[in-house]
Amino acid sequence: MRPGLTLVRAIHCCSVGSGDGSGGTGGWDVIRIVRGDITTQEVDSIVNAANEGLWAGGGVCGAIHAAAGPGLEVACRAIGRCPTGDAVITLGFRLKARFVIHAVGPRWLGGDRGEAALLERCYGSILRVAAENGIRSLAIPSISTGIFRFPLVEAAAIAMRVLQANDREDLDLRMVCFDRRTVAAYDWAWRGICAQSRDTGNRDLQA
Ligand code: AR6
Repeated sequence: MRPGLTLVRAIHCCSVGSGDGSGGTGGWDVIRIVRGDITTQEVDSIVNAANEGLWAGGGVCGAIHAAAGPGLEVACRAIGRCPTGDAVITLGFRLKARFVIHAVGPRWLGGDRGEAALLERCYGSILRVAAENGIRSLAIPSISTGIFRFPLVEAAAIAMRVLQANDREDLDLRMVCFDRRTVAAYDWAWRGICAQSRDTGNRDLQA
């Protein structure tokens, strides 16, 4: 963990039940929730909260482009576009991360335009692209909850559900949150999932 990066929670959560800490039947999922700047992460790949045109933009996207240097924009221009819910990969250029996965989350339009399904698909696309490229460590920001205005608590619940359901044992996964409010939302969402998964496991063991 880099100096200046606050580890909020390294969560060990049994995905299938058994809960004795030894790995159990389903193994242990670990997702770190940290507070910090994603541009400084030393991982195989960071994730960018991108737009469909893959332009530099503002928010975390602007920060990643500024830190990566002009090569990133050239690489994005070569790809051209990425539809909402999908993700594409480029090199990281001047970043410590070797790659950037550009994932396009939905803009919040009131909630009845398929935003939740699109955000779910977006996290699924990130995991698919990471697996296809042999990525072993991945840092993800809170997609869609800034400029795209997706409600934070709902977004956090979707993100953590998809990440937990698809977690690979060989993938070091961390959510990098920029502020305390975002950390609290992801922490809360993750605790809910762990509690639910323990309840299911206990029921299975009793059956
Ligand atoms: N490290 C980690 N998280 C950050 C950083 C950082 N350096 N900077 C901001 N965040 P946003 P979106 C957090 O707006 O809502 C862009 O223009 C921020 O506090 O970056 O998906 C794109 O090009 C928030 O919690 O992304 C798109 O057009 C989270 O990152 C559009 O904005 C996401 O906020 C995407 O909007």
